[in-house]
Amino acid sequence: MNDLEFTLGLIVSTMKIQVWYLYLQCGICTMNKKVSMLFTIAAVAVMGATLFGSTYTNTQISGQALDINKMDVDVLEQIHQMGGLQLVMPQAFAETDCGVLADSGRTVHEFDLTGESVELPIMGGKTYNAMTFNGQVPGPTLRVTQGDVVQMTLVIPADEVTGHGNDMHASQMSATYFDSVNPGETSQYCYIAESAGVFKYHCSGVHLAGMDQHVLSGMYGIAIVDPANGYKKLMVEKTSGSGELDRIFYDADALEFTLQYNQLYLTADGNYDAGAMFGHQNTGTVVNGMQFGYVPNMAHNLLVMGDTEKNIFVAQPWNGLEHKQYQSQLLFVENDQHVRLFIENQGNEPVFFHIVGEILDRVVQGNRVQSAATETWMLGGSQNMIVDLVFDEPGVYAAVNHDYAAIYTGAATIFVAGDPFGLNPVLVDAGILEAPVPSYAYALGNPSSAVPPVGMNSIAHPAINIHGLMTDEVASELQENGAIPLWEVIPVVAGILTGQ
Ligand SMILES: [Cu+2]
Repeated sequence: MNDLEFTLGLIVSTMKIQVWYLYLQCGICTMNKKVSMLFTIAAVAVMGATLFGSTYTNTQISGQALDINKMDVDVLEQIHQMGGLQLVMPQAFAETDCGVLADSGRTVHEFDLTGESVELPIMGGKTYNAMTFNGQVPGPTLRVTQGDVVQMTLVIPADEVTGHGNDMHASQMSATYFDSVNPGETSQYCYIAESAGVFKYHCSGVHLAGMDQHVLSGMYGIAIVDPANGYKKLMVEKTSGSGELDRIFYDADALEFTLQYNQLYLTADGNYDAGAMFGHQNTGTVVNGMQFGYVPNMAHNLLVMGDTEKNIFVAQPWNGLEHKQYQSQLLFVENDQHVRLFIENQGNEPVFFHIVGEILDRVVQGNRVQSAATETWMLGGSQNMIVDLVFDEPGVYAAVNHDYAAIYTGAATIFVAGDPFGLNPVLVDAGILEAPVPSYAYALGNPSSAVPPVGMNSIAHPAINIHGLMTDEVASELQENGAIPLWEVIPVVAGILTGQ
C-alpha cells in the first residue's frame, strides 16, 4: 500500500465511521431521517469536492450520491457507484518527488537551464534586450521518450536583473512548481513525460508578472516527447504512370527539424513594447528566434549566381561573413526522404503553416493523426504539431506562416531539396565533394538552430553548422562539439571555386 492508498483508505474509513455515527444518532435521538440524510450528503459532498477537485460540482455529487430510498446501502458501495475514489484516482497519480522518480527505474533526463538577460541582434543591424534560457533563443530543445522522467533545474545567477520561472507544458503537475525564483536562487522539479508530442516551455515571469515580456523577449523552447513505441511509417498516396492510385510507405526514420514561431514587440531602441503587444501590433515575426534566419547567404549567392553580392532571395538581411552564427542558412533535405518537422507556435498570433510548392503529407498532434495531404494547418498560440512530408522534386520550397503580415516580417523559411542548381558536378570538379551528394547538407551542413537532439527515429544530418540567435559563448560551445563554423569554411570554399 502506497501513501496515496493509505490516505484514501483513512479518509474512507473516517467517512464510514462518521456516517454510521449519524445513523446511530438518528436511531436514538429526535433527529429525523431527513436531517440525517442532509448531513450525510454534506459529508460526502465535502469529501467528494476535496478529492475530485473542481471536476465535479457539489450538486452533481450529491445528486448522484445519495437517494432517499437507498439510505441503507453501504456508503462505500455508493461511492463506488459514483465512479469511486479509487477508480477516479489514476494509478500514476502525478508523482513529482525527484527522489522517488530518480529511483523509479525510468530513464531520468537532467534538464539544466539558466535564466539570463543578454543583448542579441535583430534584423537591420540593431540589437534588442533579450531574455533567454542558456543564452540562446529559443532555449535548448529537450528530447525524451514517453514515460521518461524530466528533472528540470532552473538557475538564476546572482547578477541577473530579474527573477524567472519555467512552465513546462510537457508536465502534469501543480502550477505552483512554475513560480519564479529570485536572482541567486535555484528551483527544481521532476515529472514523468506521460504524453507524446511537442510541448513548449516558457518563463512564467516574476510570479506571473511580466510573463509576456519574458516570453516574447526570448524565454521559450520546446520539449519533444517521442512516442513510447516510436513513430509510425508515413503513407503517401500517389498516382502511378497509368494514373492509378498507389500508396508509398516511408520508414518511420526521418530527417528532423524544429521550427518555432514567435513575434517581437520592440520599441525603436530594442526594448519590449507592452503597448504593441496588447494591441497585437508586432514589430517582427521570428522563426527559431530570427526574422528571415533561413534564407540564402553569400555562399549560396556565389554557388548559384557566381557572385556573393547577387542575392537570390528578395530579403537576405543576414548576408555576410561578419554575421558569424547569425548569418542566414538554408535547410537541406533529400528528395524521396521522410522529413519530420516539430513545430510550435510560441507566439501571440496564429500560425497558418504552409510550404510553398509542397503538400503536408501528414499532421500529427499528441501522437494522433489530425490530417493528411493537406495544404495548410493552423496552430493557435502555444499549440504544436508534427508535420511529416516528402519533397518529391528537386527544388526550392518556402515554409511560411501564410499570414501575409507574418511572411513579410520574417516567417519565410527556405528548404532546398536535392540538387536543383546542378551544383554536384561543379563541387566534384573543384574537389570540394568526392562524389555527387543527394543534398547540399553534405557540403554545407544544416543549421544547428533547426536540428533537434537525436531521437529514436532520427536520420543523422550529414553535417551541422553553427547558426542561431545565441551568444558567442554558446556558439563556441557548439564549435567545440563539432558543429561547423561556416564563416571560416566559406572563404576557403569560395577561394577554391573562384580559383583564388
Ligand atoms: Cu523570465
